[in-house]
Amino acid sequence: MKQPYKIVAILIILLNCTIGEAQNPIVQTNYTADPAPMVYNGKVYLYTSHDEDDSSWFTMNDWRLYTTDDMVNWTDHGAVLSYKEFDWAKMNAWAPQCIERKGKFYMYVPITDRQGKNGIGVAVANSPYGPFIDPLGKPLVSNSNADIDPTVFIDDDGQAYLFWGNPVCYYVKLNEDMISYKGEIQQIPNTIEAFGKREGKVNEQRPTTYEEGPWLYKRNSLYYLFFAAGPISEHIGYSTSKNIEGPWKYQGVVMPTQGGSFTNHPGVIDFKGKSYFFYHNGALPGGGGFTRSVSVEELKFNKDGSIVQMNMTEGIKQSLSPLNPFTKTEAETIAWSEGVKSMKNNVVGNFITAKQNNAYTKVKEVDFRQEGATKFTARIGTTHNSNVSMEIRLDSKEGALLGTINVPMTGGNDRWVVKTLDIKKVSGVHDIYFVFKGKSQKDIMYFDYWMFSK
Ligand code: FUB
Repeated sequence: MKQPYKIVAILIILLNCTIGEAQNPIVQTNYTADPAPMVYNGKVYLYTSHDEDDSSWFTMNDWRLYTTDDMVNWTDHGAVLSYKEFDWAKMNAWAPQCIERKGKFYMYVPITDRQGKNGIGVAVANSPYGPFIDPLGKPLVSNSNADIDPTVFIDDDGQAYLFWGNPVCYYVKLNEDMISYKGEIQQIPNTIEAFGKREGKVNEQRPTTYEEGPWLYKRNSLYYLFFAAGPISEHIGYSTSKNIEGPWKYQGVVMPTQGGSFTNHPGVIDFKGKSYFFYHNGALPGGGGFTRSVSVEELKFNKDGSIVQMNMTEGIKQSLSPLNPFTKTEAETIAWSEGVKSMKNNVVGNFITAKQNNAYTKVKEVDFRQEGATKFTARIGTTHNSNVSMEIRLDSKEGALLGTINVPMTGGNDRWVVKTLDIKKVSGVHDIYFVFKGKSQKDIMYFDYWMFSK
């Protein structure tokens, strides 16, 4: 991409972040990278890697989980696995992928071991939310220092495959137990035919556009291999094949270099009749190459199966199904937020903290139906003894005020109160804004869950 266009694209993304109209990046409460979406039982489970707030070189310690039913409101489940769960690991909780087989969940993760060698570990859980346990006590793959970025795929005949690697793409057949493999590790020939010719600086190791971050996907009997492509800064490219073991044919660019991060990373799913493409960029305030954030676009195909090239946009604007406000919803279910961090403790699990006056969260397309709501209940808390409140507003941060909850001092995020408030009657479908008010410079208040009633 030419420099002036790149600058304009970055400015558009930053502007959208500032004014809060965008849906992308889909997580604003933490820096996230390397999206690995999984569809299970009618829900999207999005596993991500996690750039720490002060990351200055891939400071990454754990893998986080976000879920959605509607593609616009995402629920934060916090960290579900850390590299520390692997006895042999030293650092680098990089790009993961999780898959379900026969009711068990297998998370494949790249880690650097105590000797400084890269390898791919696997952790197993009985639930997509974890806890994930390392069943091997050693890496599943320890082949070379190229062992990063695993992608896992189960074909229609039940055969599972693991692909991975930087600067070449390796693959191997997994056994049914998903924690061992059979046969020799293979490498996709790193040819121009398979991955396209690299522009700019080419060296012996990287003659093609293949860089890292492979993602396998199948549609109409055709296999698609998405990958992060060079030169750096990365774009996303793809290749296709009628056979998962090749030969692969390079097909072009899925998403050009954009978005202020020198890496990018693909993740693709089909969900409720549409296809979605996840990626990351540096679009959040304070964002960049080591403080990235995950975004999503609808993925479209041409009639011949080729992919319609995409730009990074404001994201998915319409919910797939309206949210029901008459059941308990977690405060960390968010379509957009500013000035808010998500946290976890043993008392209430995941919750959010408003870090500044006027911080807010938005929940999109909430359906109060014709009969409407006249009461609001929330579990909240603060450490401040006066002037902390939460406003409930309709359709914008300055929109109609339904009510204001005064937040009593509870003393900490381990102490909470449940408060119910009479509100102005609301019916129909609206976006809801929770706006947090307080004079303190930090940690204005805590918010765990909410619910409306008649
Ligand atoms: O997130 C760490 C590394 O950056 C990943 O493993 C690569 O795919 C790139 O996104």
